[in-house]
Amino acid sequence: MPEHKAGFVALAGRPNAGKSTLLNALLKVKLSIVSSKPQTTRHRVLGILEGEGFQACLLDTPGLIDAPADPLQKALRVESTRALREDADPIVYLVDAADADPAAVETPPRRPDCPVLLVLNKCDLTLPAGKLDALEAAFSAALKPEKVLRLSALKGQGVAQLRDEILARLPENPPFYEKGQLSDRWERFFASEIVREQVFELFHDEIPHATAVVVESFRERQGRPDEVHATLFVERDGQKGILIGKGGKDLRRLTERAQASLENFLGRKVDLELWIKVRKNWRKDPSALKEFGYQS
Ligand SMILES: Nc1nc2c(ncn2[C@@H]2O[C@H](COP(=O)(O)OP(=O)(O)OP(=O)(O)O)[C@@H](O)[C@H]2O)c(=O)[nH]1
Ligand SMILES: [Mg+2]
Repeated sequence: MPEHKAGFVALAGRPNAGKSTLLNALLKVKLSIVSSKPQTTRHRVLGILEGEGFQACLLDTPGLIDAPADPLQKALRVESTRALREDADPIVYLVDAADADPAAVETPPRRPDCPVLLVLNKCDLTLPAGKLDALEAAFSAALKPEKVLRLSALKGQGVAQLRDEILARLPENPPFYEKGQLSDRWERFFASEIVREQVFELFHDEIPHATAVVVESFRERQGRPDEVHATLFVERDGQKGILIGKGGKDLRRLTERAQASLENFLGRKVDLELWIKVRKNWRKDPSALKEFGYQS
């Protein structure tokens, strides 16, 4: 048997650092949802990067928040921490070069022996002179990375080099997943994420963070578009009104955009129907969190 390398690699960092953008850039596939608002990713998303003789199982994780404010944020932190402590080898730690402060360096939860690749992301932006050097010095002192890379996940600059650094660190292992598989999630999961991405895109303030999406049914039909029904749960009646909009126009726009994005992802036609329901304060309600898939 020729040797085969395989391992799990966690992408970690503060909310909005660019982890999901980087996952997609490494895979060259739009798998994980992205938005300009922090706390977009709520689940660990596996994306499998593979080739002849290797399989890198990349884990996108929810952004790390130091002091979770509600049970949902707590659940997200548990999800990230688990990926970093149990699964990852190595960790790719992303720092938003435009936003991070060298005087306020965070340290992610991790196994002490787990190698770290430190990524200063968003290097395409114009930054104050000396900022990158200051960030590199501060984060290197705290995280003791094996390697520091400056890149732009958005523009793809430096991504190929990061890929090589990841592959060079994969241990010898047989494949963990069947070759050719891109993720361990089903189409239902991606459908709910694609709807949520459009909520982040089209709505503001607390609405994206107060919305959970549950796909109720996903039916493939012979010779006709797939039928996908999903419910958006919000926390209050007022939020329901905002999502629906005057005469239903905002819900229609959301449905159209999400349907187009889902069709693009699946490569086939879809009939998407969305319902809006209120589940009072679901982010604080352990049974709702469980029902919506935020606690395992
Ligand atoms: N200019 C620039 N913007 C970037 C880069 N990478 C990501 N972004 C932007 O940063 C924002 C956040 O990106 P995401 O990939 O959603 O960040 P994330 O770390 O996954 O965020 P959470 O899921 O909330 O933890 C989006 O608007 C991206 O387009 C980059 O290299 N350069
Ligand atoms: Mg993300």
